[in-house]
Amino acid sequence: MLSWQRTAFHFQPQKNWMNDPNGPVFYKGWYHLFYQYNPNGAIWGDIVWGHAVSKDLIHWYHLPLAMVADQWYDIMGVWTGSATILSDGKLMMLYTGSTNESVQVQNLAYPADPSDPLLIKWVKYPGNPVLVPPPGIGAKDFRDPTTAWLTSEGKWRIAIGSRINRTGITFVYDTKDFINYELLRGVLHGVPNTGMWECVDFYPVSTTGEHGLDTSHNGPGVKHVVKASMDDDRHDYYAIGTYHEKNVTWVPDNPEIDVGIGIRYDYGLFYASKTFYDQNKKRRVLWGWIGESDSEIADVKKGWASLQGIPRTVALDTKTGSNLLQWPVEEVDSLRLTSKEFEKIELKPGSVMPLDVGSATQLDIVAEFELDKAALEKTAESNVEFSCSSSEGSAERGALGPFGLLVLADDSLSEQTPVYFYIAKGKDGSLKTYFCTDQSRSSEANDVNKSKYGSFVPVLEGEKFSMRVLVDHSIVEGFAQGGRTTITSRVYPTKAIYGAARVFLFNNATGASVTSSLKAWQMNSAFIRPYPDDDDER
Ligand code: DQQ
Repeated sequence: MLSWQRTAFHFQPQKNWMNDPNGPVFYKGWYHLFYQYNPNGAIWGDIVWGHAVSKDLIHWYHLPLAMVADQWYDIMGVWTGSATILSDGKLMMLYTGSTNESVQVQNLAYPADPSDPLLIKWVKYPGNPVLVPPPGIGAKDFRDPTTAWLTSEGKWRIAIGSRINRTGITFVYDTKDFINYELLRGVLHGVPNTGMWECVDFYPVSTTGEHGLDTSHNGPGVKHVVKASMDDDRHDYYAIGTYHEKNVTWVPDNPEIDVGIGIRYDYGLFYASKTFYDQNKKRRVLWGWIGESDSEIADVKKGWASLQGIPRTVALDTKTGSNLLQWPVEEVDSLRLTSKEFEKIELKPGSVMPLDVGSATQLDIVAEFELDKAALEKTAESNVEFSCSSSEGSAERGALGPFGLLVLADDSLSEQTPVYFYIAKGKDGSLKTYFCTDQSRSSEANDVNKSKYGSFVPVLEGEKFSMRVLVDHSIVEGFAQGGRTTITSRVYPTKAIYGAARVFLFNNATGASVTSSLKAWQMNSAFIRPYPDDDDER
């Protein structure tokens, strides 16, 4: 069952299928991750809640299933939900059940023993379901309740994703007790032509700093983020805007960068994500489900499918004000082992340079790049129509790019995953920077996705081009400019594995040299294993 594609420091169950992260919460000293899980196979189906706990979001103990499909109101699936910590410390879990007739209803569950920090046993409220689809809404279009937040009147408010025809929407309900709910007039937000909104998330971000805010926090110096997972194109889109508590609406700052039509958390594989406020470290943490991009047959053969991405802190980018910053939680740094540093390496146009970093399947790389200024100035207009996904990938040569890293490459470069920048220059001299990952040569296998990913990344005056890349066997997570744009890919090399995996720097620009400085760390494996019976092993 184990294969070399299994990761060493990403959360995955021991076997079978996983999808959305559910109910993440910090409770009595432990981080809890619940997740959509199929105990019977490596494809989606028979969904129940898996459960694991961690002290640091990196090392995990698997616990018994938290909730199984054993009631008429969730017999077809214990679907996605969110946790809310009440003012007195009590924990409420709202989740979607798919009923015996496949109707999507919302159910309440709570810990059987609130004094148990591991939250092993869960009780489903005997009066479930607590919410059914509102009149006129499709029985299969009403799911994934958010974490609740407090209104100024002291009621709890939740949002639930849905759609009316092709308009993705989110309903809002108020409740005092998590049992009785009032459906509020209108919707929190809706966007035409975006289809069903899954796994809606709603949270405040500070406009003055990168610290996280409790989900109920509101007032001056706060913006609110709405995120929805688009069932149509399977991507997570967010937008930043203003929440009007009294009118129960949220308005995007820029209607052109609205939910579902604007920016994404990640331009690769990243879906059904959910944040929680970590009161332990006063930060907001984002989890995202990273599926496979090989074939279903391959998943069945290897006996497992899906990872959770490295949890990310998420905060408003106060420098641009128009995007979030996502960054691997600081705890991942504790896995760093030996490092190699490279200072001011000059890469001439069309060059590739091997980096001797030792074994290269588990890495954390931080790299900076500077373009030759004279060449930059000399270049007239270049690649104004560029797009990562429709380009020829890292083979598409322009005057000012691509340049970056080749990871999970073999010596002969027959397999390689380039993670890179590409600079376009407009007639007026303005620069536009793209951050891309090219999977087209990532594997010699032919049953895997080989598309090119990426998007625009803001680079401000005086900033160097910078990226951080986490490599873990079959996952590559790229963060550009401190996390303004991110790309996660699953790649399945056949040769660039174990000791044969290498890293290279490259510059495929035609008109400019690039200088790079970087540091690469070998990464330790994390302990991700069953909760030990024996005290000494914990
Ligand atoms: N996954 C769950 C649903 C959710 C979807 C079912 C998103 O609740 O809408 O496994 O991946």
